[in-house]
Amino acid sequence: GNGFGSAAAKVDEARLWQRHVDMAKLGGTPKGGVRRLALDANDIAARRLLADWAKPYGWQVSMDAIGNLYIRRPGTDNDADPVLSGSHTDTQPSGGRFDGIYGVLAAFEAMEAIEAAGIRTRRPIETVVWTCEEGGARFPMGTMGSGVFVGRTPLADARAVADYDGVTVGEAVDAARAALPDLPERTFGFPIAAFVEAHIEQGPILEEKGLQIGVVTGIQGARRFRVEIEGADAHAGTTPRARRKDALSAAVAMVAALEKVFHDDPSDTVRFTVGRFVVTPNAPAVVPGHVAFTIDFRHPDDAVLTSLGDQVEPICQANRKGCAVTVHQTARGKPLTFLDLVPGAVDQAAKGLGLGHMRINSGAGHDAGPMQVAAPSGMIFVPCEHGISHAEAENATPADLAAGARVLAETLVTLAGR
Ligand code: HGY
Ligand code: MN
Ligand code: MN
Ligand code: MN
Repeated sequence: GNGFGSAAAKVDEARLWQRHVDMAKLGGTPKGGVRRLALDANDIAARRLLADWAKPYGWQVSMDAIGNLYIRRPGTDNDADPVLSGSHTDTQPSGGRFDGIYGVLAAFEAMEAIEAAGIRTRRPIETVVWTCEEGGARFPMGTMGSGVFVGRTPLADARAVADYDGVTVGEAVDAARAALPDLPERTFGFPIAAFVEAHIEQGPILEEKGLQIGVVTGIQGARRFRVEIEGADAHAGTTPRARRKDALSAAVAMVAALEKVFHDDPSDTVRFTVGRFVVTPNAPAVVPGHVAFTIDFRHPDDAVLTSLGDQVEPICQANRKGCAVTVHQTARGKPLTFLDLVPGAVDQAAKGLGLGHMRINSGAGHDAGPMQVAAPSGMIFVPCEHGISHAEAENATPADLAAGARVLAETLVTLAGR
């Protein structure tokens, strides 16, 4: 019959792994990582490849005004709010072969398995690709596509965002639309019944505990800043220290002072990162007149995000060394806990399939965060090697990826109903 487990049984581990191999060619790097920036040629090619894989099924493939891609499997009640599952195809500049793309491929594999099991769900099920999840890799706005979908970010605001070369999201989306002219336009579709995202854990916990499945309960909060330091370009050989407005000297003092405060953390729950640091003019014989750097601060407790995060500006001002400094907060996301509908269904599916699982909070941000504004959302984690991610060494096993897809297939059948 096609009761519980029959969809999971149709998940094809080799096919799912080969899809990761095929996708990793789109932006593959010599060291075995992936550089596929939001809406670049490889990211557009990934949408093309997915659309081609969907063709034999006759499933409707569409794209909306921000470049989100949808692959829709009909339900017996096509007017019912659909269940969506997916993630992102864009990567960090020196990213891995699994972050994001696994959630897209697991959703597609789950739909194929449900089809192969001959299961007709009441609700339609859709695989979705959210545009530009990786904020700051190319465009300085994360979870962009899902944020526009749920109305967190007005479409016009997203289209106006420019990358480091001044190319706007609007121009990039229009290029994607021109490259995929055969895809029908999709208007933003509210309401949806639920959203489920499969993802590698990007941390070491599941691997350490020897478990294949993480039932994700929530996502920690984040505050992100851009610090701009305006000094004055000057001659390295002739300018006495007293006359210098050395933006680099100020910047390194700020980072040292910030790390002292943020790393004074015995519980090791504070995540503080200066990831981007740009010196201008960056010439050996010029006292740097300008430095811009980013701060990425994460924590599970909103009170700590407030108390520590509010110290960023005063610490930077206290170390400006005669330069002018401005601190912009570029993002703030509160810690969130998913409603139990999706985590409950994930837990049941993992239990029913006899897969080792645990409830776990996400240290990384994901599209499931904004999505829970629109509908009950949740995530399924699978282990990744040594918890390494946002790095070319990111790795996972075919068996773990397939286990996550099996749990996803059964979760989708439960949420979509019969
Ligand atoms: O940075 C993040 O947490 C996400 O993976 N982009
Ligand atoms: Mn990421
Ligand atoms: Mn991701
Ligand atoms: Mn359980």
